[in-house]
Amino acid sequence: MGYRVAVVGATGAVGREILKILAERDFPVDEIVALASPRSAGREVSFGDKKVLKVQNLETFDFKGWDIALFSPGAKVSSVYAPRAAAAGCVVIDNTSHFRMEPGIPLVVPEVNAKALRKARKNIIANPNCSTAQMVVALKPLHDLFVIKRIVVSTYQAVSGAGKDGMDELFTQTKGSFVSDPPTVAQFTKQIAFNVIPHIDRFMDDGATKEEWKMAVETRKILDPDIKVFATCVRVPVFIGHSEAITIECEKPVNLHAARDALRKAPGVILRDVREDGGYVTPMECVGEDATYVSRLRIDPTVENGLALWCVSDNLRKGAALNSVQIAESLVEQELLGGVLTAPLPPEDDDGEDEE
Ligand code: A2P
Ligand code: 11C
Repeated sequence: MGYRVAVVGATGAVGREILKILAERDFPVDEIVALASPRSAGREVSFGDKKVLKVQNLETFDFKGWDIALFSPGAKVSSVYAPRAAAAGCVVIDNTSHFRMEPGIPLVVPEVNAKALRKARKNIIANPNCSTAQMVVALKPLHDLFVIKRIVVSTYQAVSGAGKDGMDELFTQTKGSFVSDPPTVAQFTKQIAFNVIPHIDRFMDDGATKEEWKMAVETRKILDPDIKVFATCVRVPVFIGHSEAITIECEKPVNLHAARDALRKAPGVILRDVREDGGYVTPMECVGEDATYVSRLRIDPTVENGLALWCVSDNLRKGAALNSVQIAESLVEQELLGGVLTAPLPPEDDDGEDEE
């Protein structure tokens, strides 16, 4: 049996990747529709190698009778249309920040907390921020072994995190520099070509940015509410692939051999860590890949039970589109489509908590 699937934001960087991944992974689709703003209605997008879809206008689309909608049109648009789709009986997997911290809406990375899907009560599932997703995939096996108490992370985030306009800006500024065009700055706060910018999303009252705050609260919701997270998020002139330098402080003594072994066996992780020139993964090498790559694993001797690592992943895939499609696959696997997520929770799942 197949499903009727809607992709919202289908002309965007993540939406196009969702269409590609649904086709690549042979998701059981009976019918598929590509939705975007009225500006794009009538344009064409590819679904796999053979099929082309005509984009339809989200504003006038009726979600009744559609099984799953994968949303990535930005938080404001999701805030309006995701609840409409959910109310029409369609299960929404939303890739924006809008619903992530809302009770009754699970925030899911299937390798880490797939069972939390069962506790959805509003027909909406949230997909985490890209920088959070890859970090929790890499840290879950280490948390299971050593119990992480505190995470300190610095990110090196690609411009595609800011969507197709962010990618265009890096391209135009880079090209312009060779013909001495003055750079136009629109998507970022300063020139991004040949530069790095320690600022992603808006500033909060405590001096952190919202991107940094998201890494902390989302990690706690997905992995463990007791973990402390301190993040510094930086935009770098890379088109695709977020990198993270992560240090963890654990409750139990850390052991490098056990850590390597657990990372080798962990779902979604590839450990590539050879202590020689080039024995690590860079963002350019992870483009188009599904895995979260871990390299530079080493003891941090400056804190008790400290471990440090380098982690790289394709932010448009594991950070967004792939994770959304994996959530859809997990919903199918756990038989959670067809009205289950708006029905009262079965007693064995209703422990009063929203997520695991
Ligand atoms: P459109 O191309 O019609 O503007 P990105 O994150 O790469 O910038 O992509 C954003 C996606 O969200 C695009 O597909 C974009 O469509 C879509 N989008 C933006 N605003 C709206 C809206 N008001 N209604 C529906 N889709 C929207
Ligand atoms: C970036 N991480 O790299 C952001 C993009 O909350 O889904 C994703 C924002 C989000 O700019």
